[in-house]
Amino acid sequence: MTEKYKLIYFPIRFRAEGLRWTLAYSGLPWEDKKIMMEEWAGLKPTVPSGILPCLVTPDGRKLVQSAAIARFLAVRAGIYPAGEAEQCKCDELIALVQCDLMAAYEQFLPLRPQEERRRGYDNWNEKAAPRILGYLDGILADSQSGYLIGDELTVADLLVAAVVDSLSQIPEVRASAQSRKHLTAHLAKLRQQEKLAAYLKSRDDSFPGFNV
Ligand SMILES: N[C@@H](CCC(=O)N[C@@H](CS)C(=O)NCC(=O)O)C(=O)O
Repeated sequence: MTEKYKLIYFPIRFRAEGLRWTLAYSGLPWEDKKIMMEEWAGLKPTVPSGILPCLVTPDGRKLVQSAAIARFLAVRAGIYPAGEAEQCKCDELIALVQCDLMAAYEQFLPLRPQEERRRGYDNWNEKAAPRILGYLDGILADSQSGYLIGDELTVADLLVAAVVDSLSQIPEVRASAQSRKHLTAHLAKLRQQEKLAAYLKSRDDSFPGFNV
């Protein structure tokens, strides 16, 4: 048993950073548990379906699949929309980021051979970014509130801003994020939010390779 939520992941941003932003924004007590690859072999059999990220809830449940964790936290934190249509839109955007976008992002992670990463960057810049970031930028261009869904911030905003922030740290794909003015303005707006600003200030970037 633990009093806090514990998010377990490797010491990189990738699939967990949006969940970290969600926890930071939520005000829920949480621990950012980063484990090294050497520890993972021993831990893997104890995690449902043997993958990370894993969220351990205060009552000891272990939740996996980043899209499901995002939705769970959003409900707990009151940043999951109320109406049926808005909920469907929110689920769509969670899946777009945590499934489609991450599948393309995975192709250029540092653990891959250089040649594969080069193909991953090309795929990202030529196909995935225009489709995914172009779509998200268009939603924001039409938004009156500056948020992706309705008038209030939802978990979709946190996942999108976190990944735009992560991509902006990677020289080979930086332009794909920074050239989209509505996504850039959206990220800047969220980064000013008090709890997120505090998280970003305290974020531990000391692990080698953390900014991917
Ligand atoms: N669809 C899953 C994918 C999870 C996944 O592929 N996790 C990777 C790290 S990003 C992992 O646990 N790799 C270690 C392993 O498979 O042993 C999610 O979104 O959470």
